[in-house]
Amino acid sequence: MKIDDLDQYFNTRLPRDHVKKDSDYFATQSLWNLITNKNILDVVEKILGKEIMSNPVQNTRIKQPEKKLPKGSILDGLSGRTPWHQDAAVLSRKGQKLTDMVTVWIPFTKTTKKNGCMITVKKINKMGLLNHIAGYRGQVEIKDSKLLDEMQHIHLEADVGDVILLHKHSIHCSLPNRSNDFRISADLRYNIAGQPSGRDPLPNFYVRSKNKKNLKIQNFKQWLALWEKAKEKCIPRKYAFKYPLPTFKTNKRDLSKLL
Ligand SMILES: O=C(O)CCC(=O)C(=O)O
Repeated sequence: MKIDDLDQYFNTRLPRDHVKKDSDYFATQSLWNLITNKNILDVVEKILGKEIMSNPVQNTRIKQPEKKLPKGSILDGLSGRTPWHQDAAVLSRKGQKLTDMVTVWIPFTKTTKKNGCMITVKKINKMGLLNHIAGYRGQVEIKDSKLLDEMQHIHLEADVGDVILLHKHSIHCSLPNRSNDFRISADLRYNIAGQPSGRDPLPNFYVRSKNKKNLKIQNFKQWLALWEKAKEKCIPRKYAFKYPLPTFKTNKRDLSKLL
């Protein structure tokens, strides 16, 4: 297996296109433990309140040292840099409008400027959802994001044991891995119960609720069963999820108009 093929096996989701019976996804006991970790949920509860669902926009990222990758195989998002974006931009239209979602970004290796930490800019988180475009490799990217490249950046460096929390409208991107080692992380997401997940029909289930009857998914096996059920739904339509880029009719939602 080529090193750049590894990504597929650490992706906590079904492939976007061509979902087949043997399509793989990365759902392990340890990831289940993390998603339902009490300390993480306590923090999320402070933001979203007591009725919380695990949101299926989840990734486990192994960011390989770019210098060790064959030319042309650096994939934005999973193995390379991630373009400037807001997380709400990767939800369905309903999700973009209605879902209050929090991202919990968890490093498994110390994450630095050199190995590709995330970056942001001070005081630009209150603009709401911005116009996005399909970036040069098809990744979701804020329109006019060159403007952000030129601003002063805050490097979100993190140690193992830290977490980074992102609002759905937090403007962020990540740097390429210019070190000699792998950078490994997971980004989990949660939303307020009752709101659309933005990734139907992927697993979206209660992880915390005052009403214990809502907590139907209690263990790893049940979680896996949800993934298998989602896969069955996706096979006939041949895709797992689609999201339209947030593109607004007027340019009022352009970053360049709001800065
Ligand atoms: O881990 C990364 O490099 C980027 C993560 C990110 O942009 C996200 O979780 O939204």
